[in-house]
Amino acid sequence: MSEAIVEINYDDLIPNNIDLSNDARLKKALERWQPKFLEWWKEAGPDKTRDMEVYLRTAVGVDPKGWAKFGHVKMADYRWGILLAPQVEGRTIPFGKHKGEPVWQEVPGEYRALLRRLLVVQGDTEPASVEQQRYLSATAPSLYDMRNLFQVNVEEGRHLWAMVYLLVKYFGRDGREEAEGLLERRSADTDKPRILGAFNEETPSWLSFFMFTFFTDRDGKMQLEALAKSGFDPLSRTCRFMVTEEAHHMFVGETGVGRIIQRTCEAMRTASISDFSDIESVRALGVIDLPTLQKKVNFHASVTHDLFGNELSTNAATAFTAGIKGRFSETRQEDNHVLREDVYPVERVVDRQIVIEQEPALNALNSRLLDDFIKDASGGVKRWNKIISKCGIDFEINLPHKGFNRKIGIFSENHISPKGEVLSGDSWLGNRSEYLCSESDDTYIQSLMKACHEPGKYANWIAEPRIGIDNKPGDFEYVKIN
Ligand code: BYC
Repeated sequence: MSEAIVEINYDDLIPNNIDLSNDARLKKALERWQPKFLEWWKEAGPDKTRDMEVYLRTAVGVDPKGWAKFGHVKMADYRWGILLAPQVEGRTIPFGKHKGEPVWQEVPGEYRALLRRLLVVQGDTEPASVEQQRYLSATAPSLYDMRNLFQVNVEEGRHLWAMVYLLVKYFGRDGREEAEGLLERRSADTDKPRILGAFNEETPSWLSFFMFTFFTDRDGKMQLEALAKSGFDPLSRTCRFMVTEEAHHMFVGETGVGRIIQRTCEAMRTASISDFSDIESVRALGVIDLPTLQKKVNFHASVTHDLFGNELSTNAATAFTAGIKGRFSETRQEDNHVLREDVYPVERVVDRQIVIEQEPALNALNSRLLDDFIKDASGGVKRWNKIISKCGIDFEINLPHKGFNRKIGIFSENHISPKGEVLSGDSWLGNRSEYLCSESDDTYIQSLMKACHEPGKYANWIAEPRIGIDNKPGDFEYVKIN
């Protein structure tokens, strides 16, 4: 049983389904934050887009059957709202030492610092990704892709609002200060960088953007699913709705890379090139060769693996036992959801060999979430490989070993090849340009990034999508550039 579904009123200054008009203190605090957010969006959000009219999906409710409407919206007029999934009556804490107790509607004092930290880390990633993608519209390979970029951007903006709502409503003055901090840090800023590594990397090309949405947004999905199981009910409801929106971001990533692969393979076939390693000939066709795509997979997968933190983490154990952050598929697990006696297999390097050791399952929760992530991502990679094999090209894209190129966690002291071999420092350096893009690879990719802004037209290096957004026809004007 759930409470009645409330439609969102876009006449309100802050559209919401949280009955904001009856919470004067919260309303005042959010209305103070709103102009600062809009200022941040102007300064760090999509560049030179204020007059563009974009065919966007806007959330109008939280009913899974029909929560969004599509229509052209002027970017400068976009409205960000606060949306929570409906409250589930009688919901109990699904895991940890409070398992079976009613969920909390207020923050339990003893878990305040822990929750605040998780909300800030989650909140920090959202504006960071918008900052990373600020300049991409200038080189969009089509209006369809440009529209998808903006859709992702505005929803990341909304996800920032989601975390700010929780901070401001439940954490008083500390929360208001954190909300300001979220607008003060900047991706890759030397003085005030974003909190997590991957969010300080550049997203210089559309290939990087698609890889980012495939891999890094998928970390978002895993982490949000884990938080959606939280015993702190407002966090659970917030994350449940965020996950609904997240699916489109992964669609953009998977189909974006898939369309690049398709175009490359078709161009190779037309030119009768079957040797994928003949990079010069493939690049002469103006498409992205498959070995370079593999290197980008290696980079984005490894940077995203770091986002799961240390494989063995007492922070993660504490958050689980407290009932604050669960596992990816917590409610589908057939164990006791307490994990005090359980073990989990964790890979690590011992005597220059990768071995599997059984570790206390509570300490290994980050490792487990990373494994779930890898499983989830491998489905998409399989679909990419089908595109290649259908074109008769003998090449396979592979996810790199989870120890490859790590800066955080159990493998960060070692050099691991994408295939999972333990290497010496020299051997790693000698092979680095086989594993990751060299400067000349990046220069080549960058040379392709030129705008293609005519309705129905696509840059040469990417195939058309199979279907339009909201079933629109091929020459639909997704963005009116004005
Ligand atoms: N870079 O015990 P540890 C998304 C810090 S993406 C820098 O290893 P823990 C999105 C860590 O913060 C999802 N620092 O790990 C995607 C801690 O510092 P403090 C984002 C790092 O705490 C695309 C210390 O190292 N959401 O939504 O168990 C577009 C020791 O930590 C890194 C979340 O991550 C790193 N890579 O887990 C838009 C969920 N890794 O606190 C959006 C919320 C670790 O001692 N966050 N550190 O100063 C969490 O659950 C946890 O904070 C982490 C780390 C999973 C990130």
